[in-house]
Amino acid sequence: MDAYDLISRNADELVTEEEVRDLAADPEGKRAYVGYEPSGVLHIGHMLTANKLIDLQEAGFEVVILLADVHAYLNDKGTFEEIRDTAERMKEQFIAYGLDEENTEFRFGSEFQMDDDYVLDLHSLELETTLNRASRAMSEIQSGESTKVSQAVYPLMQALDIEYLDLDLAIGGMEQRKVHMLARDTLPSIGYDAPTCIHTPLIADLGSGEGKMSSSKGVTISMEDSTEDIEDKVNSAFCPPTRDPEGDLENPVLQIFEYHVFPRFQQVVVERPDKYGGNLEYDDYHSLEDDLESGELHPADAKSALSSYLDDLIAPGREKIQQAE
Ligand code: IYR
Repeated sequence: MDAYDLISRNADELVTEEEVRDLAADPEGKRAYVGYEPSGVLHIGHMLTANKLIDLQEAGFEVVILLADVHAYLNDKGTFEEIRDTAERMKEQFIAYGLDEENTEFRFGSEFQMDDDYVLDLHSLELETTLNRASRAMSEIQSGESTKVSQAVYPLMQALDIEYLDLDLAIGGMEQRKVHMLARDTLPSIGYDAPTCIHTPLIADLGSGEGKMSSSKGVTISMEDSTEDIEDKVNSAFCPPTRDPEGDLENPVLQIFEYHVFPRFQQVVVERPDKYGGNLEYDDYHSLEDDLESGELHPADAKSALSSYLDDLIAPGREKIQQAE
């Protein structure tokens, strides 16, 4: 796979395609990042953007993971000490998940977000941005109902991070896109370049196929899950025999195959007893999707294969969590 295909695969949006093509033409030494509000344990949302970071490392990029402690504080996620502790716990899990340790730079936001230059630039951005625009940018990220001043500052700091970490590319889930658009519009007004961004898809709730899987509501998969937890969750997942069921629903089982399993395994084997036709082997996601749609692959067999691949992906991180306890 060439660098552009690797960098852009499974992305929902490239901002802009032309800029991504330019980066892909000479990826060696370019810097890409994802920022995460620390939560202690990686869940499937973290893992999805981490897959993109692994793609980028394979393409020759340097990768930065921002443990966004100040952002979590601004978003009311606990005391500063609690947030720092949970951030520390995540580093090992990212490496266990498959990021290249030699080539992953972990940074805490608090290392540079209180420097004089950063704070002055932040105030310049505050002058360039309406409250309305800042709170709209936060609509899919904020945890509380009524917007606080902290939530207006949050996206402006996220924009500045891109500059202060000396990055060529910002990665985030689709829920980050409004913040990145704000960054593209406002950074040039204080003398910086508009950042290039890649947005990854959101995985629907495992139980219902609705909206986005999140740790706060619905069913999610995390590195703390035991093999049995994963089997139970996947077995009760919504899995109609099509990728696009009626309405706004998604098939989360297929999404996880597409965005988590196929990027990490050369081949996917669905084990079946001979009397049900024997094993099925897939070299690419679309042939598995086609078989589910045609009825050749039964949802129950797809689910049991999915549980076992997910378990393989999660097992090294789960071990790190258990060792730390
Ligand atoms: N908004 C992210 C956290 C975050 C991301 C980046 I990229 C930053 O520079 C800072 C914070 C979230 O919702 O987790």
